[in-house]
Amino acid sequence: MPFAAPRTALVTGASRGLGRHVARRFGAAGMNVVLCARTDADLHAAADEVRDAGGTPLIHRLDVRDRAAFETCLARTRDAFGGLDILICNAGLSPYKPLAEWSAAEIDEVLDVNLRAVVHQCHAALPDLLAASGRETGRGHVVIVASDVGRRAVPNMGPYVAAKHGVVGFAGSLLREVKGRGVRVTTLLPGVIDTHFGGGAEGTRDESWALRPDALAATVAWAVEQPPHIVLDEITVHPMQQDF
Ligand code: NJP
Repeated sequence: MPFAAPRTALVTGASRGLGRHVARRFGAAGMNVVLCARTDADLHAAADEVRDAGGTPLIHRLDVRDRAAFETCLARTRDAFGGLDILICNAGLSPYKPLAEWSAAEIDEVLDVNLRAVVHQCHAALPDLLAASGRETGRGHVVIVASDVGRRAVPNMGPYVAAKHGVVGFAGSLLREVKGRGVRVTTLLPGVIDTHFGGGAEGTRDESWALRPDALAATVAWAVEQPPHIVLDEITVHPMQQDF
C-alpha cells in the first residue's frame, strides 16, 4: 500500500458494469467511494456492495452532462471526506447502427457523455487532485475509461469512435500537463466487456471474446496502486478471441 489510507475515489457510471466493479474493488481497499450515475436503485445496491467490501460509500445521483451537478458532487465529497484523490471517468454509452439511422439527439448524447463530460469533470476536479498530490506525490490520479476504438475505427459507432479518439488525446495532453505536479493520468483502452453496454446484460457474453468487468476492475485498481513514481499512462486490454 504505497499511500496513507484511506483515499477518496469518485467513480462515474458506478451504477452497473465496469464502474460498479471498480467501486467494489476500491471499497475492498478501504477507500471512500463516491458513486455517480442516474439510476437511484442501482446506485444504492452498488453502495451496499462498497460498504460490504469494507469501504465508505457516498451516493450522488447525477447526469454526467450536468457540470453544475458534478460541482455539487465535488463539494459534497470535500465535506464528507476532506478532498478527492482519484477520479474515474467511466460513464459511457453508444448505440450501434449506421450513422444515417442516428438521431441528432443521439449524436449529441454520445459526444457529450463520452467526451465533453470527461473534459469538464477533469477541469472541475483538477484543484482537488493537485491538492491531493501536493500532500503526497502521485496521490492525485485520473483514470479515463476510453476504448480500443479510441485508437482504431469500427463502423456503426461513428460518434462514439470520434468521442473516444478525442478522450484519448485529451488524456495524453492532461498527463503531460500535470505529471510535473505529481498528478497521474491513466487511460484504459478495453476491447469488448461483458456489461450492459449496448443493451446487453452482464454475464451473457462468452468470456472467450468479452472481458470480465471484475478482471478489468482489478486492472484499474492495479494502476492506482502503483508506486508514486510510476504512471501507467495507457493500458490496452483485449480478450484473446476478439478481432482487433
Ligand atoms: O457499460 P454499462 P460499461 N450520466 O452500460 C452510466 C467503455 N467501454 O460498464 O446513469 C451518468 O454497463 C450508466 O449509469 P446510469 C464505455 O464506453 C465499454 O461497459 O445509471 N451516468 C452506467 O453506470 C464506458 O466508458 C465496452 O444509466 C451515465 C454506466 O455509465 C465504460 O467502458 C467496450 C450516463 C455504463 O454501464 C463503462 O461502460 C469499450 C449519464 N448521462 C469501452 N450515461 C464494452 N462494454 O464492450 C451512462 O471499448 N451512464
